[in-house]
Amino acid sequence: AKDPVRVLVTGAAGQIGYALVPMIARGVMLGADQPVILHMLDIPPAAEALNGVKMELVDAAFPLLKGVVATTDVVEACKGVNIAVMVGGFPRKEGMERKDVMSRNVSIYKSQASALEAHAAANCKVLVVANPANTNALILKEFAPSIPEKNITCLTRLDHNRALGQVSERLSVQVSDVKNVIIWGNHSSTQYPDVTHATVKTSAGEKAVRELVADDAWLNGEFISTVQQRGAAIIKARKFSSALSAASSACDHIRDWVVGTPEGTWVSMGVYSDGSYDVPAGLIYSFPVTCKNGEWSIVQGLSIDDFSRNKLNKTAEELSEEKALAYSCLA
Ligand code: NAX
Repeated sequence: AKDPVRVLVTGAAGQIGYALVPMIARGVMLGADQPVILHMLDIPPAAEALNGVKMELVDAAFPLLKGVVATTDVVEACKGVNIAVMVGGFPRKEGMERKDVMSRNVSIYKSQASALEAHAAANCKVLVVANPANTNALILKEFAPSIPEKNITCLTRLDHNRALGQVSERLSVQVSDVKNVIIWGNHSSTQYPDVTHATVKTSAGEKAVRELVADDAWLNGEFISTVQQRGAAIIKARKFSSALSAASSACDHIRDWVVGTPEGTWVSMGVYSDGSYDVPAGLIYSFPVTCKNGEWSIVQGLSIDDFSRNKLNKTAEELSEEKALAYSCLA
């Protein structure tokens, strides 16, 4: 039998946490043959609720779940973790801009970075979900210098999956037959959902999404804004932000990173920019990536037309501004 993997979920008493921990305990994230020990962190006002989540995990009698640590102590939470899913933070509420929550999150991510740096297992993989996700990940990288930058990522897989979902609905095809959309840039309304290289599996082979949709006005307009604004639409409808879809996408992100992406398929991940596609190095930016042997690499050589170039630049500019703002919060 495999040794258990320790998975940290911060903000575990929150609504994404509540959807995510049972998925992890059921093997959705790491596989049906991979035992797990869950480490759940939240803050003291949520301690009682966190304990309730722990009680429910016990009650669910998950065969793969070999232990639960539920704590408000960040050091205890980070001890020996192999995977850290950072969901805890100050969430954006209806009508609130990401910038309003920046400084609260900078201080949270600075201190949690230090705890991971000192106490996580070697080669711990980190996924930041909490907004502003890209910039929180950048702060975490900054304050956890011994964790390789390749190990620090942020979630744009929800946006990626939303884009797959929109294409599938529009064409009335199975979502599992659509692939290779791209989310470029920030997990915010400036993100660029790009279908230029996306395809659909049909009985007549693989066809380009652009060819099948045959409506560039929709693809360059409403499709993009629907994906960009989907988070806001969910808040409007549910009065809470996306939770089950965020949790599911976080599992997709980690699973593909650890297990690998299928041949010929890429996914979107927020990763440390090396300057690919002329995106400024030193930002955490969402790129198309493939994963193999537990490592991601940015898909190279895709053509970028003028329309796309503009959008890649715009979301990079926003990230540069966020970075400057975050650093000003540190000063
Ligand atoms: P909730 O407010 O339900 O849960 C957040 C939890 O974090 C709470 O239990 C809170 O007590 C806890 N928390 C606060 N400060 C903490 C700290 N210092 N250490 C540990 N825990 C702490 O929010 P929820 O809806 O679960 O969303 C969580 C985060 O995900 C938010 O920042 C949200 O904006 C972000 N999202 C990111 C998405 C993405 O695709 N990257 C999509 C979904 C979501 O909006």
